[in-house]
Amino acid sequence: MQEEELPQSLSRAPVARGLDRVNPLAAGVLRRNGLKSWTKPAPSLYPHQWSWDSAFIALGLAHVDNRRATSELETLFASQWSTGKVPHIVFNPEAPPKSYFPDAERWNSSALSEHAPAGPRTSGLCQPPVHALAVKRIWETSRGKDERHAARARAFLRDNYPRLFAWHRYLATARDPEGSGLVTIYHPWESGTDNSPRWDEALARVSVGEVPPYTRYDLQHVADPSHRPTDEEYDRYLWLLELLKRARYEEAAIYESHPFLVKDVLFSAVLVAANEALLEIAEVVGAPREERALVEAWIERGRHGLDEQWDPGLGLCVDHDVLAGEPLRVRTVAGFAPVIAGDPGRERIKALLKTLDSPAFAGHPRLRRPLPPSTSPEDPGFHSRSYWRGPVWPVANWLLWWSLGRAGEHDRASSLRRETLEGLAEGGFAEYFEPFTGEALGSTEQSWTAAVALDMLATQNGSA
Ligand code: 2M8
Repeated sequence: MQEEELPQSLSRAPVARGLDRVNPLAAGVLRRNGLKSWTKPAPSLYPHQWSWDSAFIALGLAHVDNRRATSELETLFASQWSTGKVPHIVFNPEAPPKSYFPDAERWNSSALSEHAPAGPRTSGLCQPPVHALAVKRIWETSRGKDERHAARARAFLRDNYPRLFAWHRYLATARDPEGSGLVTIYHPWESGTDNSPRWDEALARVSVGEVPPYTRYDLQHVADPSHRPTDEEYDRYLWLLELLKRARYEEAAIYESHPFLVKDVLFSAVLVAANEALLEIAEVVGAPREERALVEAWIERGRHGLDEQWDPGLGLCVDHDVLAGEPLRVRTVAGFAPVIAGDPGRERIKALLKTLDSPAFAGHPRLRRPLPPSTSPEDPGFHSRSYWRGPVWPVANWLLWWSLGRAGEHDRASSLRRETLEGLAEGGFAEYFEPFTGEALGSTEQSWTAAVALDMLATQNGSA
């Protein structure tokens, strides 16, 4: 992708003065992280293809290089499991040795599970299903283009609808045997918010056994180990991975004996939003009526499930520990799940906005910018520099911005967009940011940070 290929329409999107460099710089990050048909999440920390990163990357690429956006998702879906699961990592056979752990050998998924793809090597987990939102964006950005473009986009939708449908069906069934409308995760890595204090209580209940020896490589790619999860957390992550392998990644076996089964409200809310996008895609491709009815039922069930997780005391939605039968009362950005799922009703929106504007989140007096920290500074689990325990994540801002626009909260959405873009103009496309100083943390040149900037620049209120 060449910077000069950027469409004219992007430069017309109204942005504050001084932000005009963000667009070409963001496109440059995606170009440099780009490999043959997909994009690394970051130059060295993440050398493989990650599932929800790819979805965000495709969403951003849709504005600058539609063909590349489609190949990003096609490469990912080529590794879909026969159960419908889209794996959280597709391993890059050309990644430098000893660059990321756990590697393909440690997961060993194709040897352990008949459902794993035979060719590409993948992890055995999954991540939030942002993909249908990206497919929809690809469709939206092809509108108004020449017929060749539009025909290509239509063919892309036709090819991808069945894959998306199988993916969502997997989540609605294997990951929700209770029919609660909420997705069960087996590992904090599935949430995408890995070391968030959301998981502390449930992880503390896991008694860790003998973990085969391992070496972490992630720490060599960040300026300071405090940006990343601790060794103790890694032991727990690796132990859960051993148990999933012992269960040969079989859903029923996992459900029977796994010590970490949690209903994740952010994951579940993304699924509802993705199901809405899937309905629109189903319409375009003329999918069977029974399938559309199923998707509608999943949407309704998802919203109902989220409603059950509302915590009036916190003014947020909270996760649920299936094994302990208890809510996980932690204040994190995931608590805004009802607005991400859409249509939560006026009262709920009002309560969520009150929480968002309060000192618990974007109204905290010490913040560099009024953007929600990943964990509330008022929560005991908060840590301003540690990964998902406090830093501001542009990708989380994108989710809120997009959802608030969809809910008709245009002023809030505009302010989130402006502050996010100004923060990026100031601090670059880092993975995450210290909330009080704006210091760039984690990896530099993080692809999804660049991708959400492209989408925000090209889009006013959430839809292209
Ligand atoms: C982070 O997760 C990986 C494990 O999957 C890691 O820390 O090694 C998370 O931020 C996750 O949400 C993201 O998809 C991944 C790649 O950017 O990195």
